[in-house]
This record gives sequence, structure tokens and C-alpha cells, in this order.
Amino acid sequence: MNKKKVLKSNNRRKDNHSDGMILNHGAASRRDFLTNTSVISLATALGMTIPFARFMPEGFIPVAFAAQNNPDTIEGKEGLIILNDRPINAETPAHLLDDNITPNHRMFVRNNGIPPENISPDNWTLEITGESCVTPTTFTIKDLRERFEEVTLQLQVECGGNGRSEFVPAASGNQWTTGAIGCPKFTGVRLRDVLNFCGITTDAQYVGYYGADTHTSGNPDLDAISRGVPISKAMERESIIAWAMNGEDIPKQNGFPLRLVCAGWPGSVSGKWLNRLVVRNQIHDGEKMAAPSYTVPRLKVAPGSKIPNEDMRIIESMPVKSLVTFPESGISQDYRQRLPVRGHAWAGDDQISGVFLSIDFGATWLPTAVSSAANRLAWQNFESWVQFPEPGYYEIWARAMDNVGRSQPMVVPGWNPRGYLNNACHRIAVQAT
Ligand SMILES: Nc1nc2c(c(=O)[nH]1)N[C@H]1C(S)=C(S)[C@@H](COP(=O)(O)O)O[C@H]1N2
Ligand SMILES: [Mo]
Repeated sequence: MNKKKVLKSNNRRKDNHSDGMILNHGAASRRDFLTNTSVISLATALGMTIPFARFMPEGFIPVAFAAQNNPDTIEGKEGLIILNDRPINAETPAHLLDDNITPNHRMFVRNNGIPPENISPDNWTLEITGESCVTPTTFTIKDLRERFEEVTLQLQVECGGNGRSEFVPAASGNQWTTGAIGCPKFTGVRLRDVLNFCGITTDAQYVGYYGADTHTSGNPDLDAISRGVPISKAMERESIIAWAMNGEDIPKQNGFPLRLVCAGWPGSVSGKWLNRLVVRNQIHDGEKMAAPSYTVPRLKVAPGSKIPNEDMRIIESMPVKSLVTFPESGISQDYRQRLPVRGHAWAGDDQISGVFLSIDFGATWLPTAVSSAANRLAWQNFESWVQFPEPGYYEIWARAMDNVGRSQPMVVPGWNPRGYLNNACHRIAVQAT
């Protein structure tokens, strides 16, 4: 089968926050479509018919107009899209996340500060301390390896701001589309084993991390970020202190030589370049713990409103979500042939119960085959195929449901000032010929 990428799209990916329900970040302005919303003009712009046009929701802009990749690269991270170069932030295009286990070179990068240079893993130390730690202790990586049981787990890390680019009005921050997610295999020791070794007092409430990266301002008294998790999350068997990713050193940008991984929660709780953990008798008060960082309004708010900090809550488990990783959006497909469709789905601390596909703008949905997770807090893979009734423009939509019955919304959910937790359905474009 010959699946060339043929759909025309804009070659710039510059931010355009005036767009309405663009579900994939694009350069096409919604205004162009508002004055011109008829199906005929959309079909003309696409250069093909839209067989299921009668089901197209009002205001939806064909995903075919989404933006294209930019050519810049980060060493060891070829193919990732750079959103910011100081600090470095880069996301992975959906079709490059097709592997069941995310390879090191495909893992997104989200840096709040400047990563440390000239690291020697042999001299690296991790200090466990804090007011609720009984015996503060400093470990080398060798100590950790010798004293505690080694575990290898596949764990999903998704930035709380993944999908931010779709919020209207725009939320400031990196304009992630869909690619701030990955699910590599991490090797390390359980955080709880290390905490139990040092001893924690009964008033322990939170575990906060510090890393060796520095604040972008250059001020040595400021931390780039220092977040953490409640003690209950820290004590889960899947919360680990890792020194390897997919059996290799953790890539430099992803926290070499040591990082925390508390999966299923915003990626920001998984501290990189980890050198200190503090067991706190209160909610950790490190950099970016307090609102508005990594918090959302307790109640639904009108888009664009200002929310007092005390009305915000810290994000914990991430919402149900899925990503189509094959085919790549924009391919051309012989309509007489079946097109395999696959991807991944995940649901924070919970599990996926089903993933459904639609080729008619959500009028009908078909189930897919969903794998079980490699372990708790690893994403699950789904697989199916579609076949189009006639040539024309189609979109494949994927929608996941979790084991407590929550499913992904079709439109961007709950606007919030910092643009977190967008779990709207992923859409890809296909031209059937
Ligand atoms: N020390 C440190 N840890 C950090 C960060 C950081 O900037 N510094 N970024 C956090 C955020 S916001 C995310 S989403 C994840 C991203 O992990 P990755 O870059 O390995 O994908 O790391 C988290 N841990
Ligand atoms: Mo993040």
C-alpha cells in the first residue's frame, strides 16, 4: 500500500490563538472559515469532497489544515518539534509515538530551567531529608543499586499542559499540541523502599523533589521547579527513583543521571536531575507547587476569567486520553482497501476500558482491540482498521473510556487559566482516493 502524505497544509506552525475549535494546532484562522463555513467551500479548500459532511459539527475546522513540522532538531531527539529553545521544550509528533514502548530519542522534553552540565554519575548523590524524615541520609547511585530491590516498569509521563494549544482564549505557556506524552520503561528503586529505610514520621504529608537544573534567570537562589506528591502517591509500588530509561542511561534532557517517576500525574511531579527529596509535614511549598502553576479551578469557570488562587486545586491524576499513532495525519489511502489504525490510551491512575473510532465525525463509533497494560500506570495499545465508503476527505477520531466510565470529550474541555488537562479526542485527516 502506498500511503503518501498528500494533504496540503500550512507550513508554518506559529501560534494563532484566535482560532475557535481547531482541535489540532493550525495556522489557518478560524475567521476565514466563519465567513466561509459552507461545506462546499471547505471541500474546495481541501480539494476533495467530504462524504460525511452532513455529520460535521458546526464550527469544526478540518484537521487537514493543521500545521506541519519544523526542521530544527535537538541532538538525540531528531524528529521532535521544538516549542521553545530556552528552556528547551520539544514535543513528539503523534506518528513518531507509534512504538508500544517510547524509545529514548522519541521522549518529549519539558524543561523549566537550564539542565546541569558535565555530570558524573559516580559522584551523583541523592539526599533524603525534610522535617518528617527520621534519619536524613545521602545515597550515591551505587548505594541505591546495592541496598534496594531493582524494579523495571513501563510508565507514562504526560505534561499537565499537553494539548494547551487548543484552548480559547489562549493560555500562556508552551503551546503543546498532542506530543507531551511518552511511555518508556524505567529502571530504578521504589521510592517507598528508600523512604522506609530513612524512616518517615506519622505526620508525613508530602514528598517534594529538588533537581540540579538552574533557574533561567541565572539566580542561584531560585529553583527552576520543585514539586512533589502526597505521601500516599509516593508510597505506591510504581513510584520510583530511576537511573535508566529503556535499559540505557536516561537521556541528558530527560534527567540524567537520576529522576523521580510518579506516573499518571502531571509530568511535573516526576523530578529530573534528582538530587534531594524532602519528606514534608505539609503540602510541599517548592517552586511551581502553588497556584496558578499546575492547578485548575475547583469549579467550572467562564473562558477567559480571572480565578483567585484559593479557588484553584492542585492537579493530581491525569484524565483519560488517547492518541492515534498510525496512520500519520494527512496520508492518502485507496478507499477500496482497509486502513489499519492504532495508537495508545491512558487514564492517569486508572485503566482504559475501551477505545472507539469514528470516520463520520462522531455519528457512529466502532470498538477497537485494546491491550492490557504492561503494568499499572503504563499506557494501553489499541488497534483496529477502517474502510471508507467512497473517495473524499475523512477524519479518524479516537475516543477512549476509562474503567470508571469517564470518556474523552469531542471539544476542548473546561477552560482554565494555564491551559492544563485538555483531553479532547485526537483527530487525524485521511484522503481516500
Ligand atoms: N528538575 C526538573 N524536573 C522536571 C522538570 C524540570 O524542568 N526540572 N520538568 C517537569 C515537567 S513540567 C515535566 S512535564 C516532566 C517532563 O519530563 P521529560 O522532559 O523527561 O519528558 O519533567 C518534570 N520534571
Ligand atoms: Mo509539564
